[in-house]
Amino acid sequence: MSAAFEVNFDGLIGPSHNYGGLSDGNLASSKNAGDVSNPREGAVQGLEKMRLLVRAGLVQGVLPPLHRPNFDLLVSAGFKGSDDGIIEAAGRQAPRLLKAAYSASSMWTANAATVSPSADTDDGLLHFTAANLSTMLHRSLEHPDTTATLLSLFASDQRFAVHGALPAHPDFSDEGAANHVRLCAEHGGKGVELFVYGRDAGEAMAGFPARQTRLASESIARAHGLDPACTVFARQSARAIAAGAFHNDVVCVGALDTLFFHEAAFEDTSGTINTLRRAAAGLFELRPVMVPEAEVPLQDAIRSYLFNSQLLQFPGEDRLVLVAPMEAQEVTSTRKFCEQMVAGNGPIGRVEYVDVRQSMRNGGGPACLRLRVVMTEDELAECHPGVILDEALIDELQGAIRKTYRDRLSPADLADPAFADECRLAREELLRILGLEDIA
Ligand code: SUG
Repeated sequence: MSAAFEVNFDGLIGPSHNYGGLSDGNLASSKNAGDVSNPREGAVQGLEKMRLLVRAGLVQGVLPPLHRPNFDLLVSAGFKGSDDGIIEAAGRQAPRLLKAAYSASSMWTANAATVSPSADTDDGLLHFTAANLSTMLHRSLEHPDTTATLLSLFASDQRFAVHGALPAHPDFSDEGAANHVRLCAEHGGKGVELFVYGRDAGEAMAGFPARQTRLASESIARAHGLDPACTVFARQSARAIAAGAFHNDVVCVGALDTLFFHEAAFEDTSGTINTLRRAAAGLFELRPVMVPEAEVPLQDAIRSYLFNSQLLQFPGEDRLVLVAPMEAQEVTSTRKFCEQMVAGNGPIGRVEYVDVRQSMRNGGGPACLRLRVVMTEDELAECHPGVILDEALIDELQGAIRKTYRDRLSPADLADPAFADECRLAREELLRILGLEDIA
């Protein structure tokens, strides 16, 4: 077994971060629709979260924002002429479409792809499948550019396999790593991969959309060459989706041998845990940490985003650290649960609260903002080095953001053609700093 470690690739919040109200079933997105956003503050907050992990001695990567506005979408909708003319016309005739074209949603890299480390795959390659994100229009635009970014960062076909997104049909709805958890004894050892889906292909939908199908999850597991004995498919509870858990990572997070989840996360909670235990037999002993409804009502779990936390092994600490949103400290039931949990002798020994409020107001907590990639030293050596952060690089990115991003952005500002140029220039500066000019 080669030693491996988890690299978190966070999405850098883009200059067009705004509250578009585009995501049905995502309560924060609906609640804050139309509010003024603060792109500069948001991007700085995200980088401060990355700095926390760098300071802890973890390897931290970053993925640049995608090019926005997405003119292809506007042209597909029949707008033509100069860039300025397209934006002006879309601002007048189709403001919601313009918001979709401008969405900075690629910041939530937990939805960029599903990742299977080389220890789990039959060909020994590290596999990525870009998520089609086909449920939401604004998110469905991401995958071609996400695939291109992944191919550029993970270029070696001796080490990596980057798969394009599944077909853009509701039967294949896929939201990437937000509905996927890898459990293991050590990162470099063989793991158990848990895929959580909200509906079957072809199943009728009512209420908030279930964004992941079982068919999509199974297709990815096949493409990645996973061992069926170590792959588990579990259904997310309809109650969780109806309450606003539009991805499994709103009610569940796992790392190493630990699964931290709400009692209502799965349709069949005890069945899921038993199946995971069987899949892990001989590899590791699963440590489930279930949060009971009686202590944290589902509604509190969702509004605090307690489970949308990063669960990390910090060097030098013997228990796991939960990097949670500040909102989980502000909600009484979740704060109390955390206090009791760390005072006990379970696998989670500490909670570190972080401020990612700008992203949270669109339904994206600390866990949404990162894509976990378990890598060996050799694999890391093949990854584009410009995106691996140290504090000096974080400072440089923050300097560029302070110079090029707006402090305030209202949805109406998107109709100003000059803003498109600002976004382009800001992104070009970030790509230059990261040595990624080739994906401009
Ligand atoms: O897909 N919000 C994102 C939040 C994604 C969170 N990711 C995870 N849970 N992993 C979404 O709903 C809101 C955009 C807007 O309304 O402008 C948005 O897309």
